Amino acid sequence: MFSNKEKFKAAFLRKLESMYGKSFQESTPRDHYHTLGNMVREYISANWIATNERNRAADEKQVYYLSIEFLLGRLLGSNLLNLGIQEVVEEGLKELGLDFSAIEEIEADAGLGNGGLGRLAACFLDSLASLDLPGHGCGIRYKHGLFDQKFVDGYQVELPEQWLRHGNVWEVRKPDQAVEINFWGKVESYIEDGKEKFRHAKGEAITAVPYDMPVVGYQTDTVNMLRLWSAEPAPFPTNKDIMQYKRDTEAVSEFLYPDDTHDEGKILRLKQQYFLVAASIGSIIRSYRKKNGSLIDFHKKVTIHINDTHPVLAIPELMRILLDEENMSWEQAWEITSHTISYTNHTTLSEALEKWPTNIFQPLLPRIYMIVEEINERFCADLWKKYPGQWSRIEDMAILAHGLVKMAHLAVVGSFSVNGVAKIHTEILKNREMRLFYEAFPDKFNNKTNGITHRRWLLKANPQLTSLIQDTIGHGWMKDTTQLRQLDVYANDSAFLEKLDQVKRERKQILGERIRKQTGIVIDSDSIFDVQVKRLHAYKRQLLNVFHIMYLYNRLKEDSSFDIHPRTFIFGAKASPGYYYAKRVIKLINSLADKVNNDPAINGRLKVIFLENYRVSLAEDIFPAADVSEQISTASKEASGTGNMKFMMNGALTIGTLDGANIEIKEEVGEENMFIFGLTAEQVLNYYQNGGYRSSEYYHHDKRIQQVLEQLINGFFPDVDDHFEPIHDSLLMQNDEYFVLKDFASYIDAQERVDAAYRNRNHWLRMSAKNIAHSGFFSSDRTIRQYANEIWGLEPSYSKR
Ligand code: 26W
Repeated sequence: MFSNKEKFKAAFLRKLESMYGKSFQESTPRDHYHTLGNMVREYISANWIATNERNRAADEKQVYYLSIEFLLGRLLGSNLLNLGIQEVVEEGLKELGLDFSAIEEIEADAGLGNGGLGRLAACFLDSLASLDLPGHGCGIRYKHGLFDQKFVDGYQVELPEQWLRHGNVWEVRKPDQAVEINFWGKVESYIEDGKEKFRHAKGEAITAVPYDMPVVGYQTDTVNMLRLWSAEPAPFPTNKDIMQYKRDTEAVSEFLYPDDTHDEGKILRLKQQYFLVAASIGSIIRSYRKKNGSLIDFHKKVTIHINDTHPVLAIPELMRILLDEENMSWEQAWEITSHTISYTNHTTLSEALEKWPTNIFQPLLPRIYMIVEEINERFCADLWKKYPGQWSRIEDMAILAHGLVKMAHLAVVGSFSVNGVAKIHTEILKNREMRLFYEAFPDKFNNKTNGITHRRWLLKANPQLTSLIQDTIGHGWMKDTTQLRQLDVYANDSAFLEKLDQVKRERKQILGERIRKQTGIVIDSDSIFDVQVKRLHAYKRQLLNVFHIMYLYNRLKEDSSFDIHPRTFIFGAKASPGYYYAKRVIKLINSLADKVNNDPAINGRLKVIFLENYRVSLAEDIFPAADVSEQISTASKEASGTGNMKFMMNGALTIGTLDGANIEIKEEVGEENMFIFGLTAEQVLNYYQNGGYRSSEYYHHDKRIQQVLEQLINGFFPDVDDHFEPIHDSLLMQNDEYFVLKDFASYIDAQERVDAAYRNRNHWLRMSAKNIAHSGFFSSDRTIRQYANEIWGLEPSYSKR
């Protein structure tokens, strides 16, 4: 039905009629979206079944990627792209008088993630399928994804997200493959064949029902699986009031926790974590048993990768099954488990490290807790042999200590591989955060620098740039992004640069138009588009960006001849609902926008735009339009960043600290093609360790800082009372934990270099071209190949098309 336009049009009209019993004339864009979505899913299904069957029959190792978040965004466009039927569909629709992009807009983002960690999982799925690797996602089908953000009087307001309201064409419910999961209750012991055995009894069961979504590879027949679990009442007697029981059950998959970095310690979160793990492992083992019978070689045929510590209960859960159901000895069960699990760490922020109070953990998961206790006891006994007499080292490494279960310790102890997500992050893990573990198990540690799928973030998001690259160097780079290097020579080709300029201009106009529609504000496409889009967090330092804008504003007000190239500052950021500091920064950005955008003296030379509800689909319009990529975290704090890579691939120039993957961006493209500033990670960590930083000195010695800080509290922003006082105080009274004042001067200096560079249009375009040419390393295909070869031991399996 997609082989040519004519067939497509006929099939589309037939399907529309059969689904809705309406004529084409009566149909709505939503009807068109659902019709097309269903056609595509049907088209996928033959290959999906074939891939599943190959997996069942073949003897190859399978990887299961367990993640509490998958931030997929929209799927229609990326599925069409990967299937290679985008053009037929777009042109067919056009002949029917329909506009594909309007239809695409109907699809709700699958926003089942907070930020970097969830989006990385989505990019990885795309790469796994595109590389023909047998790797599948396991997650939770949250009824509500990350909240929708609105601004009311400049303040963030959260609304429940409703992605399932009109159904989800990509999912297939499989009630016959449901799994029962037990919480609460108690552990009973009994004797069997003269051996003491345990079982979890009198618990409260809930049913996990899988919804499967196809993950379509690019130009290949491979269609992998993303299995998302939904919590439903189990058909068993319960002591509870039945309505209460139903509500409690469904709550487990109702909401995504909107917190990145803050471990809230809420019992429902722990329930979600065990729910994901028990359902996923239950179904993995069921299909493994069907094929192989015994689980003796499980670790040779299955790897379970845990995306951060959220699914770390996979370790005791697998132990439970091997011990209680398979009757294995502890040693054998441990051998299998610890060779099955691999673990990625995504942050060194201490407030993000999960630690569960045992008084919450034990009653909810009594058998799992018992197993964690034994893992801990055996681990500490081994340490005692290795480090006799070193009590405090052992105490620091224990999994259970001071009434807490330390999830990261469990992850390192129970897995065969531990990786960080950028070189510097892995080094910080090895030498600081996890030093004791690195000393004990040096071979487990390795680095896998993050990547992004260039299919979504370049081919799909930026067809204009894609065509230009294709016209210039052909299409080999689409399958092998290192070939983007061939663009290097064109960085000195003025005809190419001219076209690159055109592409950027067009993308800036598209974003400008979207901004005008959304906010009513008209922006100048000739201005520098200076963009910071990411979660709002103190360590990411949106505040530093704000202070630079305030500084420019002050200069322009004081001296009307102050000469800058016009700039449009664009922000997108959600704050965790309980993160009051971050919410004040949101209000600050909005207040600043009001002030700057409406001051006639500024005469349009500065504009500040804060786009509401930053999400994947909006990001796809932002990255292609950016000139400047703001990657300004306090060095050592941003594990990797992945937005930085999306900007680079779309030809934006980075202004950034030597943090996360910025360092590797510098290695790839060269320092001369970006704007580096600020403290290094080493300097920051030394300050933390040895003290010596006094923010007030920077306040007293730098008039620019003084003025900006005063403006937070002196009525410069009318109608906010003392709302920005906590920001002011965090910088002066609390000694500026994130070194905003310390890095201010060096940031302003780097921004002046940006301004000067942009004025030399050719020079700028050359740097932009260099960034694109050297971005190939950051494809998640490279990352996934490394995971497959160096951690998972996977081979690409299927025949190529
Ligand atoms: C316990 C609450 C919680 C929730 C989420 C703690 C920590 C997290 C994540 C680990 C936060 C996260 O998304 N980390 C980001 O992971 C990206 C992908 O590796 C990196 O690029 C970012 O630098 C890192 O902040």
